[in-house]
Amino acid sequence: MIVANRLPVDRVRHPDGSESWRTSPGGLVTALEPVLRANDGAWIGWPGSADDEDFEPFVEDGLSLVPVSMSSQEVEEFYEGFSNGTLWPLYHDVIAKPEFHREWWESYVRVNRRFADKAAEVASEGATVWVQDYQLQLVPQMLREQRPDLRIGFYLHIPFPPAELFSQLPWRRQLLEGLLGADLIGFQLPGAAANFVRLVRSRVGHKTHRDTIYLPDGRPVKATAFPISIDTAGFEELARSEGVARRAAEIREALGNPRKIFLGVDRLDYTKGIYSRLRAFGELVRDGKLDVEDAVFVQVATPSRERVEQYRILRDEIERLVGRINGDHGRIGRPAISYMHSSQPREEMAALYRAADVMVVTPFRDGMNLVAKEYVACRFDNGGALVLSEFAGAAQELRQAWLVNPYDIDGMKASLLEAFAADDKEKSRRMRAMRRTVVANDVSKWAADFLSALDALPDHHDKSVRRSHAR
Ligand code: ADQ
Repeated sequence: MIVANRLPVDRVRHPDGSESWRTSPGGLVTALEPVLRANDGAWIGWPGSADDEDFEPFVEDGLSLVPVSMSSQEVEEFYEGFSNGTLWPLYHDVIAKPEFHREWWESYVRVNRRFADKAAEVASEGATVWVQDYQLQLVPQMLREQRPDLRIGFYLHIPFPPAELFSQLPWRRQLLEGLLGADLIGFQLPGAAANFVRLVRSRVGHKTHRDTIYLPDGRPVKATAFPISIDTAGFEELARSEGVARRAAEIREALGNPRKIFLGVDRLDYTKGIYSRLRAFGELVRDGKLDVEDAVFVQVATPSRERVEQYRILRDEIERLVGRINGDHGRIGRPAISYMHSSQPREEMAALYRAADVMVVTPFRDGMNLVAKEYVACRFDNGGALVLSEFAGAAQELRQAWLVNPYDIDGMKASLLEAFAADDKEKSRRMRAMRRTVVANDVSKWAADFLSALDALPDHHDKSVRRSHAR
């Protein structure tokens, strides 16, 4: 059973007033769908609209979905508030200032309890339950209290912060204990798992040895890294399709063939470093190192968390910068930056990846960053150059990218120019190596690795039951 903040479907309202569900094709669904189907599993989550009446579980496209409802006040306090206004900035190096509000925390506890209750109600005896991400860190413990027969896994998709930052949180101990309800806690990187183990030792006082924490009742909890990935074969197949090849050529043509294309694709989020990268590019044009006749920057920014103030401010800042750079340096039919504030279908993403000469991924902090891996998956021609922030989890695997420090604008400018000017041999050497990594480590392997590690853990509950019988 999967427990995640969102169900893997969106509710669509038709013009005639009727409603239906559309599966949202994220990587997580692709990876977990076969596992769920094979095990007669279910997915528990919020359907995405507030103040709905309580839905009954339903089946969509062969998947059992169990909705958990939320009021609009809970969306504000649990989701926009504690999840995205407290935890998200705190776990991302406090790039933005986290806000601490007691009402947000209370709502977080309440909603986590609702998810845990629902999971406790529908999980079959001895089932495996896999809880996803920072919105639900209290669920493992709440669930274990009700259902000690379950095997519980947790995966954190975002970074886990260093102790100095995490310790700011007024509810730090409750969160650590919430997570410790799991048998296995997965992180993107070994450093994050180590941060967690160290914190548990110092703040909660449990004994630890390497990646294992020993609770007072003897139950071991493992904290291990499982770097997430993408549906590599799916992306490559899409990129190879005729439709995508045609669309990639069209994009190049529209942008003024043979101009070289720089590309950025991100959720519009302050962790992603969009502003700094556009500034670096703008300065290269200003300095005469790049000419708008030869180069264009395409930035696609997906609308995200638009009701949170920091996200509205960020959007204004980026759009002002794009306007200024285009105003200063663009010519008719030749903007320096081609900017879109929209979400694009997967085919269009694949076409953009195929068309891009230099992919620019420069987050200040990112758990993994799937865009970098998607670009690599789509470059079956071994072409293209990847400029990647060393602060993205992906940088630990994609060592052959042009690695940059996004805080260092001059360093970023130098790497953008290098990647722009690199010869085909150099680009292909780097891309080949990165492709080996992304092909060998796709999202199904990620899911299989996590689930088999969870499965391999000794069954503590059974042992304690047997012990009590023996007495
Ligand atoms: P995100 O912060 O959302 O994920 P990322 O890993 O880059 O970041 O995933 C974004 C996904 O959205 C990609 O699959 C990408 O293709 C898609 N996307 C982005 N812009 C788009 C657009 N304009 N149109 C359509 N699709 C777009 C969080 C963590 C990451 C971690 C993932 C998975 O912050 O660090 O890698 O979860 O664990």
